[in-house]
Amino acid sequence: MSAEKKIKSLHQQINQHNYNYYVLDTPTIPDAEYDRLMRELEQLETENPGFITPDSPTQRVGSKAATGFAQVKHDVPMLSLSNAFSEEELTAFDTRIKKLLETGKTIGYVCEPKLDGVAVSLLYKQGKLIRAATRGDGYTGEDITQNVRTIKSIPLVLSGDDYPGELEVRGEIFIPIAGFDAFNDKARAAGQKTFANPRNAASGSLRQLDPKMTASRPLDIYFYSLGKVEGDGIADNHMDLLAQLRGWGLRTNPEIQLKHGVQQCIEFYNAISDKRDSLAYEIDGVVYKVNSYAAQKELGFVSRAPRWAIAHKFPAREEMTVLQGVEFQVGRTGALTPVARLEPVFVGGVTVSNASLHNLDEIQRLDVRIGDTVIVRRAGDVIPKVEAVVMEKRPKKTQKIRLPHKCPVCGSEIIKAEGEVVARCTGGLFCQAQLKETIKHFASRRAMNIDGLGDKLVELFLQQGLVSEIADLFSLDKDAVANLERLGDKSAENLLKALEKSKATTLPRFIYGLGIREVGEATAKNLANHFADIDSLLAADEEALVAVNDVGPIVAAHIRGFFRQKHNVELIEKLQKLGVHWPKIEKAAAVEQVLAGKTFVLTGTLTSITRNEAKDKLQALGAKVSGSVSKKTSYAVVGADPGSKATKAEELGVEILDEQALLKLIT
Ligand code: JCF
Repeated sequence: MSAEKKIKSLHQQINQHNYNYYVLDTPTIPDAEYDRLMRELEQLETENPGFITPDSPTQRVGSKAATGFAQVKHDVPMLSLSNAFSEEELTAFDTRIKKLLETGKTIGYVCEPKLDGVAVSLLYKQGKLIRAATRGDGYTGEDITQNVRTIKSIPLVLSGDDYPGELEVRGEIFIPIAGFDAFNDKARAAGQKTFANPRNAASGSLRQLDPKMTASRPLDIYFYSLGKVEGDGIADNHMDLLAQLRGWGLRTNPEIQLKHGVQQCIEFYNAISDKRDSLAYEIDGVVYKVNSYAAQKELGFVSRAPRWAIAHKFPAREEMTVLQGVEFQVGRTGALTPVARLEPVFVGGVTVSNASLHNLDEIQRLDVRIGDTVIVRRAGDVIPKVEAVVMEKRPKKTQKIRLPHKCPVCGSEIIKAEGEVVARCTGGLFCQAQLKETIKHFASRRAMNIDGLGDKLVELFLQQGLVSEIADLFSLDKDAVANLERLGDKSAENLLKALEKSKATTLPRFIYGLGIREVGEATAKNLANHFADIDSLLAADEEALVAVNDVGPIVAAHIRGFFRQKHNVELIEKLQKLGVHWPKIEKAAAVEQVLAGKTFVLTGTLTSITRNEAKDKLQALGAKVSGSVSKKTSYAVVGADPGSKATKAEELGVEILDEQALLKLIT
């Protein structure tokens, strides 16, 4: 393709993506892909300056939006920021600044998290908010005054009396992640449109034609710069300006810090990067600004960005790649989980070639097929996930994803019960995959806690035929183990020691370790406390089982079903014969279930006990401990440095307990 044709094609593609993003608030490609298209166009235009046209997407910021809002002309253009994607690019920025300022001195930079929201301009005259506008294309935006007036943390009247007569302040409006999740949950339940991410949600919320709609969304703002100002009294550096803004009632990000030189900027970047997942809002990098306004003035602007600031971006968390195939993994209970095999892609800081597809319903919802280009998201330590299909890239020939009829591991029949989303292998412990997961679960930390017996080793034991059921673990021969490839004498000895040690266990751990469907730690504890010994549990019918706290008819049926199978009862006998034992539970000592029916969520660091200890104690008193906050949460226990769960709890009006209050409850 000729350069001219390529440039034209990029114009078209980028304009379409601008429209999807700015007008529809529904992007169809990841931000990283959009950035690449823009950079490719910029590169081509640099090489072929003759083909630069005034309507090129590189010649403007964002896009004009065609909605029912009046236009606002920005007296001082609202420019964007240049990007740095590496420490080298950041160092080059600092070097350039020193050269332009003709100084060898260390530069002071104001560092702040870069919010992923909507840039806005607010105009205060004589301290009163008289106009709010979006950035639009940087020169003309939309008048969203009525909507912005509904945001509670934005003052309609400034505090103090030392503000300039005319003050245009700029900042980023955003939706905290908890508010975004709550909004999408509600929209999904009502069958309404959900937003792809918090930024689109913020943008869509601000561009509602009915301000009442905007008022119902949990929007917030941080201010970070000035537009046009008339009157005196503005500070001569950015750090002091931010303090002034706070004095006038305009919120600024509490993470902002003044740093000196590139090295300190990088330390700030790393610290914020570590904190990223516990912040209440989405960020996509860090912004550095030269602190001195005299220096900023001297540096000036290039085309659409200031020379005195730069955005240091985090690696993208969403990328595009091709779905090459789908494999079905068999879990402990036989549940089949579809796993996406991907063309390897660098996302969220690592190379990813597998991603979760959850279940068949999810596959249907996404309408994803083999051969599709998909958006993969990897945030923090969580398992990468296929987020969406890039429909415009769907090839002519794609292959539908089908549930296999036979288990890919053992060949047994697969069944999917009517109305259930999960399909299961019917092979039971005959299926090596189910057996392996069952053994791993039995050995896991919160069950029998057999130190060192992990995935690799269990697989090896099964492969070599050293183990064909759980009980075999306790009759392993030391020499046979030591002879295994990758295992020496020492590790074999350690493993046998760990196995021996694990025999002294507790009844709740033992019951949990059996891996009965729907019997998690909390239920195992309730069962142990209720029946006090394993024989009573074995003898209990469904009526006796549903009398246990938290056990309903479904769980009771799973428990009965488990013990009806002779091999399970034999396994329990065998394990006891091999020396597995636990202290007797005194029926009288069974703790009163004073917290039955209450659900707790723990967030942040506790000082006098660990979170696991707190969880154990709460459960012993009959409480449920959940990983996420919802309307059903009775109490949120908030320790030091809490995450977004604390914010969400506050937003949902859940009662908050501090560590002292928790200790009172459980001791
Ligand atoms: O958080 C942001 N997205 C952000 C954008 C922060 C800033 O301090 C900015 C910005 C865009 C332009 N400052 C400028 C000058």
